Amino acid sequence: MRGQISFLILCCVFLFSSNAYSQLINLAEIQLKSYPGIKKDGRNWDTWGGPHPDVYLIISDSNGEVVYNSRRNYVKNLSNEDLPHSFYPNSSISFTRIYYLEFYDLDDNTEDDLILRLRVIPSEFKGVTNKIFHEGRHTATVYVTPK
Ligand SMILES: [Ca+2]
Ligand SMILES: [Ca+2]
Repeated sequence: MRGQISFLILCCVFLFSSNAYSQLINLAEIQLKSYPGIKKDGRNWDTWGGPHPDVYLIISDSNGEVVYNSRRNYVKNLSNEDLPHSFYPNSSISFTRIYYLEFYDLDDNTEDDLILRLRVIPSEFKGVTNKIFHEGRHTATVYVTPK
């Protein structure tokens, strides 16, 4: 009897934890489709070394916790003609949070420039495997897989 109860408790713990696990999805691919060709002040992303930005992606949740950062593998001089460009974060995100995709231009001597910031609501992926997020006319398509 005691063994059976222990077994039942174990089953409950397993069910509960597997249910918690299903609240996560995997960010498989982020395809940047377009970004502003120039800065808000009308100048090029870079003054030296060509006008195009050196792009990397940071994904963080609304508490500021970073789940992905590709700065060390930035894409040098990415022009709009090179788009779409794919990032493969392979990062888990939770249905219970909101996330931000921030595309930056890496700069050596000044603070990196924010190019595009997209808000992602994971629960919008219920029943679909990809979705387009946009800021104005600039978009990225996000592909998810089950976790
Ligand atoms: Ca710059
Ligand atoms: Ca740069």
